[in-house]
Amino acid sequence: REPYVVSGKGYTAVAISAAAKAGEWIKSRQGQVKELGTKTSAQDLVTEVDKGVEQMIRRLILTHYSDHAILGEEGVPPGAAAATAAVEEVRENDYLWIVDPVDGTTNFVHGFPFYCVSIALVVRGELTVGVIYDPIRDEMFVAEKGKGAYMHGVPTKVSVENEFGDSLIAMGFPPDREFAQPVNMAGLQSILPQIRGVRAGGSAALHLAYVAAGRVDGYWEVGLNPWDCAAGVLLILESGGKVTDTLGRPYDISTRHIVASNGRIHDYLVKSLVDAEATGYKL
Ligand code: 2AM
Ligand code: CA
Ligand code: CA
Ligand code: CA
Repeated sequence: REPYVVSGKGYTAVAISAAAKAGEWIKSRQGQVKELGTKTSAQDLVTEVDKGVEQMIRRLILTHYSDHAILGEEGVPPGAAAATAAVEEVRENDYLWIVDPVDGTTNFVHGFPFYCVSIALVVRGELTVGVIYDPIRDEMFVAEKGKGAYMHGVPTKVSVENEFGDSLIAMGFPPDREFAQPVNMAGLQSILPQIRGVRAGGSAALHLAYVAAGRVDGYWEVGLNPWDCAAGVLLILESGGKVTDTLGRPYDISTRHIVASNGRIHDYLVKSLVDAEATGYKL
């Protein structure tokens, strides 16, 4: 299927082409990973595919825009402090690409077909392009600031659900057992009894794309990094949804504790996390 280039602008075309090539590569390697490495813990996996795909995306971007900065997950030392420092460093650049070569590495390794490539472009601090590609379903989600969000030519729209009780909500558990898992567990305990169901698919970026496409009504997760969120956030905003931190403050690139929704059920999610002290912030 042909992807859809919203405005025909160069940046978006480059992001789409990089995501498509990366996705093909990843899909061709599913079930064939030989060397499995770990990062912050035994649960935090990395493969030669993550590294190789990120290198390929970097080269492709730099071929077109040699003076742009690139923040990629595999180019940053593991750990939240390093990620925060890297964000600060590249913030100074007018053109910043944010790349997650494989979002959902654990799924990729296990052969659970739910993972994606995520590529965003931030221009002078403003999220400008967001592309998420799911190679398994051949779904290319594309957003451009002010121009809308599309999947293969069809505009994506968040759901119109306004009953929290009838909502389907996605969430996730990053591998951090000290911090993220207990907080997300507390959030789950607060939210699950109030809604129709929870899905935790293991790819933050793909869950954000699903909020944009109205396939889930909302999503939250504590302990993420900019490469998990940047592209998906623009997709949601351009699809009529809302993205904040877990306290309800507007998203920015340094936000690690995310609430995303169709807008209508947003306050229920934030309130549930605040009431359960499951925001990830020490209040
Ligand atoms: P990844 O597959 O790119 O590593 C699952 O809840 C989400 O957590 C995935 O999007 C996953 O991205 C992300 N994740 C994995 N390791 C992480 C870590 N050490 N810190 C924060 N998020 C992580
Ligand atoms: Ca990872
Ligand atoms: Ca990720
Ligand atoms: Ca990744």
